[in-house]
Amino acid sequence: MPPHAAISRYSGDAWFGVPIAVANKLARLRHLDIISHEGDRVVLHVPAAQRPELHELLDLNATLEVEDVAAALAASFQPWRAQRARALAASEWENWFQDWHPLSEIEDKLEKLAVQFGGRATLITLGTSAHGRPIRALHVGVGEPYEIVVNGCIHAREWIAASTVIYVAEWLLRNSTNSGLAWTLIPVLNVDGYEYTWTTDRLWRKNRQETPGCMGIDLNRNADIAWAGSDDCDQLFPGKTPLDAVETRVLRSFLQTRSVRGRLVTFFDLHSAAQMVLSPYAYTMEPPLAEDSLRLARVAIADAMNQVARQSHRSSYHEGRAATTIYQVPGCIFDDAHANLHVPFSFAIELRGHHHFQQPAILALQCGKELTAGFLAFLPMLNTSSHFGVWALARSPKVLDSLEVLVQKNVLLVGCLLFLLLFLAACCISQRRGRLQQTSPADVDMEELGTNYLTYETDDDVHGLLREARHG
Ligand code: 0X9
Ligand code: ZN
Repeated sequence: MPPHAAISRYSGDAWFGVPIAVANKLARLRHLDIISHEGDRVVLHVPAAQRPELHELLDLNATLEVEDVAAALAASFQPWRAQRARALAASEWENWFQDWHPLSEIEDKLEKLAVQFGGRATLITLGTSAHGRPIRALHVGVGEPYEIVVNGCIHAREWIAASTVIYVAEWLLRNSTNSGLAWTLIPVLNVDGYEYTWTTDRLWRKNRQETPGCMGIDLNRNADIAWAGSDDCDQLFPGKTPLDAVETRVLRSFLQTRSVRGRLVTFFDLHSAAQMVLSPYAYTMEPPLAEDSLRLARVAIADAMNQVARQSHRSSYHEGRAATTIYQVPGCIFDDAHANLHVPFSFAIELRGHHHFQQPAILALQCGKELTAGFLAFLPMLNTSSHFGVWALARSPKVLDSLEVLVQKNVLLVGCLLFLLLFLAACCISQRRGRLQQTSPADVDMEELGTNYLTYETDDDVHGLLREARHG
């Protein structure tokens, strides 16, 4: 459990369910924190000191969700009922997920997995954080031609993402054989922020980089796609310039290296807790050119996750394009991966977070099982999806067998066939590139990015908002 101080700082603070428009304005004007999204309402964090001032406004159409945030956060460390926990953790190895784990334990776990499954798993370091911590990942699969990257905890407080990445890693190592695919699993990208949530502030979201006025950059607003500036004390501060956050740069350059020659086929960015399977774009309402393939994939993932979810009668996952399903925001790394690095499949998955950050650690086990099912439903699509023509062709056993027969029979014919195949491959690649050429972020009408996100109101507007709400 984190030291008392990391949680007790929230004594007397409250969480209110508020309509999204009011919450967004208040969040901007008072630097309030939006804890989670549920449709057109959000959960807004109101510090004890601001409760009297905001009481009147919030009273109008707000529900008090949590009276004392510190008590709610402490609740997430209560062990789950033993019977329920046993039912979920059916195998011995799954018991690791009975608890939340600080960064040091996550690193230990990765090291142990790399030793235990040596030969198939390697511990790698992507780079170092703003404070010089190594950003570790487990690379699964040796010599495979294609790769999937799964990233967790870009937002420090979303602990369930780290545990879920570890679950997927261990599940893959225990259950899957090589399939032409390598996986890089990054449980915690935002290592400084994650450590800080354990030592000092359980609800810290950004990284821990110095900024001119305040502390920290939201790593999921800092990518170079439709990037837009804001106040550096904002919870969603996107940095002073695109990619000025150390950890975004580390992830970006890793994805870039891996995306050379189409190696990186899929990127998953795990968050909590809106329970959604999201595909690009977040920065614009316009669909990407590959929308048909992306839609089929995200529907398959969400359906499979929901099948597992239904078994334990839990609430379900929604799916959609990020901007039209959760909200429209610039600077997201998964948009950048798809639009600029041409990663064909890129998803942000918002995991569970029942009762917000009050969820017990073992909920990650449920998320891990759901996500694994989602991945398994998705993987065959890599072979059949239209923007994977070349890969499907090259990997088809039928094609390989026929080629072998032809080699034995007629070398000239094989020569012609190979020429034809190369020609077809070139056509497919150019078509794929063409399909993935997206609207340049510079073409986007910044006004359209949503008044909630970009406009700044003056302090007086809180009172205007109060008046509006009172009279309307
Ligand atoms: O605001 C975000 O960055 C994500 N929600 S969260 O509560 N986890 O912070 C959602 C943004 C849409 N998803 C991505 N662009 N990754
Ligand atoms: Zn997040």
